[in-house]
Amino acid sequence: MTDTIHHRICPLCEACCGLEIKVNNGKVVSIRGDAKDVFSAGYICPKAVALKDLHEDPDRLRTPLIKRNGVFEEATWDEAFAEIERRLPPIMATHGRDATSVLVGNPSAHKIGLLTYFGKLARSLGTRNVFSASTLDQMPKQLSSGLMFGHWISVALPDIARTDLLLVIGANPLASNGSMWTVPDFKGKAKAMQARGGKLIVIDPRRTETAAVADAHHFIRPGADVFLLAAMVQTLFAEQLVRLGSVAAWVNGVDDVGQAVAAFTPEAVAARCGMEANTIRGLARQLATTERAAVYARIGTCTQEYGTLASWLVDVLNVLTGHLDAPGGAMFAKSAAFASNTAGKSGIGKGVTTGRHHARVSGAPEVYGELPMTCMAEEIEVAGPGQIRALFTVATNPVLSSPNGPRLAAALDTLDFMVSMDIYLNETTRHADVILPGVSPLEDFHYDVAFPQLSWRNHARYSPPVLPRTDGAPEEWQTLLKLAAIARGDGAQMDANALDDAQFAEDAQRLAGANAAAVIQATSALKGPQRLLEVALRTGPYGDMFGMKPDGLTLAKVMAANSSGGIDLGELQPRIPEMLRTPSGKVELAPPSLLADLARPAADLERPAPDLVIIGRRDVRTNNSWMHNLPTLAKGPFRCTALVHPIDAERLNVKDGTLAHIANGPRSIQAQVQISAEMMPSVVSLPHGWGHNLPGAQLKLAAERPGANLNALLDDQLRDPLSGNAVLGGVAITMQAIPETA
Ligand SMILES: Nc1nc2c(c(=O)[nH]1)N[C@H]1C(S)=C(S)[C@@H](COP(=O)(O)OP(=O)(O)OC[C@H]3O[C@@H](n4cnc5c(=O)[nH]c(N)nc54)[C@H](O)[C@@H]3O)O[C@H]1N2
Ligand SMILES: Nc1nc2c(c(=O)[nH]1)N[C@H]1C(S)=C(S)[C@@H](COP(=O)(O)OP(=O)(O)OC[C@H]3O[C@@H](n4cnc5c(=O)[nH]c(N)nc54)[C@H](O)[C@@H]3O)O[C@H]1N2
Ligand code: SF4
Ligand SMILES: [Mo]
Repeated sequence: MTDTIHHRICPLCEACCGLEIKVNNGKVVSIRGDAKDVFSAGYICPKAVALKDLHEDPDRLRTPLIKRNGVFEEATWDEAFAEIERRLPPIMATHGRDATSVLVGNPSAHKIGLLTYFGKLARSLGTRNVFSASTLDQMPKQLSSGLMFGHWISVALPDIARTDLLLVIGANPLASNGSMWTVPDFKGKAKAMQARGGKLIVIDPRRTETAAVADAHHFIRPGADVFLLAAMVQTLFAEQLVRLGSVAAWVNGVDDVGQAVAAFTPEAVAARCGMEANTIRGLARQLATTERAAVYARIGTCTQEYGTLASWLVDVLNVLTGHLDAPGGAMFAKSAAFASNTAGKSGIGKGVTTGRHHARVSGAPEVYGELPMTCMAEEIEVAGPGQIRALFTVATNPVLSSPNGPRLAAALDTLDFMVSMDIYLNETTRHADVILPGVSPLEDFHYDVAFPQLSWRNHARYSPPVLPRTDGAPEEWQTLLKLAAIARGDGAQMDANALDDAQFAEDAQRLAGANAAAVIQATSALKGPQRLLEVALRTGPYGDMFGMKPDGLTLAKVMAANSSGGIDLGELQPRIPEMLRTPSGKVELAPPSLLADLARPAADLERPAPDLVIIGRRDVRTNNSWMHNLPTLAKGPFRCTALVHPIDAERLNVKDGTLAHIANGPRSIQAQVQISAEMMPSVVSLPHGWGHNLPGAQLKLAAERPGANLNALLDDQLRDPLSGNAVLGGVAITMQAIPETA
């Protein structure tokens, strides 16, 4: 048989690299970067190659499983849906809709079927108990962006192709390949910036892979970013360095910000940050006096108690130094499809609100339709109306990825019913009553819904399936529709395509109003997410408006560009005021809820540095909790090590390669020590997503080197009150050597 060549966007991380996949006789022969890709130009990391391992992994589920008498048995799809139809409706009838819950995880952001159809399940359940990995991750950035610019995904990102100064805070794109910023080959782009005289500066408690290629690196005490950023803003005001540049006419609240940060002088915050006052002042001056500069911050600044404030102050700096929306500064992408900041009336909107309902036990406010993940265990445990009794998990492994995972695992065991859509029987899905296998990425078509809104350059790229789908297996959107039908009381018997037609008729009414009938007619050959994509592309900012702009984009045109690397839509363009969706039609620099929240850090300026704190880490050959079972990635040195500075190692008497006992109050783990001068003294770094030694999971290779679960150590009661985001770093710990004989 001859080889066939397929072009496919990698769905494994936010970089969205274009791949060239060679297939022979139904088997993947090779995976390389697609040099023709208009967006990633051939760049890939080692994870892309593991798509082959993932597809062929004998542990990957291909058949539904039903747990009977505590043991999983293989079942047909019809049997699995029948089991759910037997068990879910009585729970809803007896205990109400809020007795159900849904939790969606990270991989769903990379699968159009899951992303566009998950909401249909959530709405059909009609529950307030909606959770996602967003509150373990980027919710603070989404909230601050929403408050400032009017939409949850209007996130400003560095225009790296033209910038001359990039300040990176709490992110390590050399390992993570970028996040809330889709930027394949960050390293190459940073090097190009440096080659034209630009500077890369990194602020991180660890001298990371990114810091190693930077022009300067500064340690910061974990969790102290809000103090650093506020003091940089204070410096701009104190030294009359504020200039708003091109967005000057569109900014509200500049003076309010100046007053709010007045007490955060560099001297006042220096000890709290573990930085010199002059360093802080110097960073502010450098930012203000460099023509093209941008600040970018990521998960290190989000997963902390002041996450929303820190995320906000990053953009305050971008605005006050004249770099927001300016070429070479922090700009907004313009996505070809699905972007709320290109829909509706331009320049004005409803803005965002939080707290439309609250978590039952803690009272935590809803944010972007979700409750904090750190509330889930107690919402299952505590009796009363609205107690969660039935849970659907979709592409998520919270037993490893959520703080206090062991408590959550125990809570999952008390549920009346649990259904998981997942590709593995793992630490979380072992608790389910029914597991519905997801589709291998190679069997799925692909179009990124979210990431073009966060991309370093505008583009539209579509990938058809590389391999045929397993016989009889539904697509993931079809599974979600069936579950939605059961939740609505319509039963699982109805054909998924017929359900989809009915739902699309409603969507079309909402999206196209008077033109709904014409849109339904024009898209009748398509179904599922493909049909939604066609509508989104054609009515999007580059679309053909169903024939009114004949040169515009259609799904067929984007599909046709698959083998030639996709469609390039050009470099980032200024978008203010058109992209704003705030009620004022302005950038809100001083949202009242954020100004009020500054009282917390103001009262916390004197907190002494704990003896030892722990933070997280990512490695290029891992992906959160679920790629430790793939041979190409699992080989090589053990990666779940606790990095300890030599000074700390000496005083704690822990040795390289030995096990140490790490405790946080009543919670403890054992992790392998690696002595590393990369660390800031008094800070330990351990990656999350490990701990594959729990009984009942089916991850043979991962279990051989299980690693320690960082989240077994962390509190599930610590969160940023505004965004509900979990605190995952800067937590005080103790560490003790474990005698070798033990
Ligand atoms: N301590 C600490 N904890 C953290 C973090 C941290 O930095 N420190 N990071 C947090 C962050 S940023 C995130 S995003 C979360 C992620 O947390 P989760 O949302 O739990 O994501 P993963 O750990 O990636 O687990 C993904 C799950 O999806 C399944 N899966 C993979 N592909 C598919 C598919 O195609 N279809 C289906 N149906 N299932 C699939 C996998 O088997 C796995 O069960 O973890 C968070 N947890
Ligand atoms: N290879 C790989 N790539 C991934 C993932 C993966 O697991 N593996 N996960 C994906 C996901 S879900 C996400 S959300 C992204 C995350 O992408 P990034 O945000 O780039 O994530 P990290 O690599 O964890 O980098 C966070 C950095 O913050 C630092 N840090 C910790 N605490 C603090 C603090 O208080 N202040 C400051 N300033 N820095 C701090 C850490 O030392 C670390 O270097 O990565 C994605 N890409
Ligand atoms: S950086 Fe690696 S994992 Fe991320 S999209 Fe590119 S090839 Fe895939
Ligand atoms: Mo994430």
